[in-house]
Amino acid sequence: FSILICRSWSVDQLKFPPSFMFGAASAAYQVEGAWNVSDKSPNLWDKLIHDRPELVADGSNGDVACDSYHLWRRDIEMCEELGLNMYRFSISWSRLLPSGYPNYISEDGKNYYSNLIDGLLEKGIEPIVTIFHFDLPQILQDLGGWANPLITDWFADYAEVVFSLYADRVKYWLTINEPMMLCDGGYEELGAPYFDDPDVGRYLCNKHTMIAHAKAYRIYDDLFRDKYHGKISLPTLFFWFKPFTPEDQEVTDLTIDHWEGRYAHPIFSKEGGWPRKLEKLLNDLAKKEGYKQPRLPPFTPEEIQLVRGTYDYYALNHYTTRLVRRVKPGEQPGQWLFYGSSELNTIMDKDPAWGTTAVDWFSVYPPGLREQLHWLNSTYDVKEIIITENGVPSLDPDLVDTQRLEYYRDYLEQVLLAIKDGINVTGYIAWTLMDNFEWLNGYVAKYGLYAVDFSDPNRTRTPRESARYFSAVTKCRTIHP
Ligand code: BGP
Repeated sequence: FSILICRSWSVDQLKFPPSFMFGAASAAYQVEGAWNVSDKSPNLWDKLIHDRPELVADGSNGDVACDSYHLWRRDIEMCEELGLNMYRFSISWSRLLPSGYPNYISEDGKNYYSNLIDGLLEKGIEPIVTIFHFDLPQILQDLGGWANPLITDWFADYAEVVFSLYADRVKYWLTINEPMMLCDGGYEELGAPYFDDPDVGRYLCNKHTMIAHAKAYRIYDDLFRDKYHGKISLPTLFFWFKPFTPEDQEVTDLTIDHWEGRYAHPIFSKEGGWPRKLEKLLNDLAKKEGYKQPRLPPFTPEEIQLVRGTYDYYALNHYTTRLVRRVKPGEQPGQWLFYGSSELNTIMDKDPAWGTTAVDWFSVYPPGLREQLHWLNSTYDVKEIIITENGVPSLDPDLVDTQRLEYYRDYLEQVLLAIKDGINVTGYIAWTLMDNFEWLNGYVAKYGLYAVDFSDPNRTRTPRESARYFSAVTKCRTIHP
């Protein structure tokens, strides 16, 4: 990148504190490729879209993706070019433990992540490691995956291996990425197997992710914390929700609990367990529909204690904001997670006044981030917040990505304002370092600071305008460098 001189600061120009950390994120299945290299076993995504390519917008898959398995040195170089303090990546469970269990640890898998961590540290970049980002070993999916209560031990055993290999060098940990996307997305949208009724699977999965996370956290506490002093959290995907009209505030609060509270309240609230009002509503609904079991599987008092307080910071994945209202007579509730809920009888939509993007559901409303940070700060006892994902999709691979540049500028401004308000936001991680396999959107949706040429066997990465802007922000530590 060309040499940059930071503009001299005017008195009222807001600056990020010197300790504030900038980062960018990726996830194993989305970037690594090398899906069958060495002794790696297939994971759920390998199998799902090899079998059903029609699920993915462009029929593609992550077999090669960005080839970061081979090109990780270039990835580190990009982090350096961007002036990052942190790089967030995930570990592929089936690459490290091909059988799913710790009876056998892959040498190649172990070394791959070890080299990546060492390479980052050599450049002064802090690794922030996600232990699980959607790619369950297929062997474990065949046993019921996240709907099987045994997964809480499978995950805890896996996490213990990860800690024992890397906790000497990794200080920031994330256990399970966006359990809401994993459970509600997986069961409602993809119809994950084993349950005819997606509502049964998604709520079992919901509870199991909470317990699995807590068990991993407690293992770190018992065996590693005194020696390594790391920090652990669980990143939640949290759209910000606002009422269409003031009368819709109550149903908006319920929506926040339905989306976010089911995954945050058990961990971050003082009382623990499910959000009470929502729990009653969903369980009454189940009764009405003739189920014998409550819809949200109850926590025992011991489980509430196990899960409560298992965090060292709040990890927030924020993308966009939606308006919420109840359906009007004769209207159908919105379909799929982003448009409403049949359980709450709601419609969720954009405000026409907000900025639009090439992706229909995604609107740009920067103040939503600050409003949400305030909500988190006053609702939970969070001493520190790290924004672990934030970014905007486009559909064209253009290197001049003005919308992304402005998105980062305007959302970062809201972070600055929140810090000025007294909220302890200590880091901001962009989604994403480079274009990658965006799950069901394949390579159609682009979120990258760097563009990747997927037709080129070398997967050449080229910085976009937003990358140049981001590097100026990290260097000058302000949004108008
Ligand atoms: C988050 C995931 C990421 C990433 C991002 C963009 O939910 O943690 O892995 O994919 O969203 O998602 P999408 O491509 O679905 O818009």
